Amino acid sequence: MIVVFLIIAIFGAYSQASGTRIVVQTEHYNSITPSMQVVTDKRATGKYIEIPLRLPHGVKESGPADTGHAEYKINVPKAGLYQFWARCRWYDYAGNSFFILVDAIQVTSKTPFITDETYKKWHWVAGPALQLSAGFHTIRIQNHRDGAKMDQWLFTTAKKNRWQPTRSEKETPQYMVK
Ligand SMILES: [Ca+2]
Repeated sequence: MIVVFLIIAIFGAYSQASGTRIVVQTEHYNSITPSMQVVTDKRATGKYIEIPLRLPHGVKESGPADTGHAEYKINVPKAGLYQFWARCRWYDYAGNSFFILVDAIQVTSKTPFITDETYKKWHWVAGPALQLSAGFHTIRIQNHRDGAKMDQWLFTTAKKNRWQPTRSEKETPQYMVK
């Protein structure tokens, strides 16, 4: 009996800590527009998406050369504040970001993007925390800097100081809309 209670207690604590998590493999897009492209790499899970390096790769870029992007349709089970994370590989300090557009196609001065300063290594990067209503949303990952790659992305109701992804995550097809 004690064991049963213990299991319930542990499971309860676990599900509270993990909250709602929506995990998407970037190669499972609903649509993709160049120069965003899909690539196979053994170090990624399955495939990844990238904005290929332009030659010459500028180190003082004025802005993206095109609006290359991939779009994903998801069904959010519960309204809330969702922390965005993405497993990325950046080329350098001028190849280390993507725009994240939610239900929008036009980049503005308020469009969030995801970036950090760890280069040439697959790792999880914290993006914006976004308020999402329950139901359907379109997530667009768009060119911000050439040389940026993304393997997976996720939304979680866990705040970033409470939980951080460390390895590849299991996709959640139940929240994806085909
Ligand atoms: Ca992948």
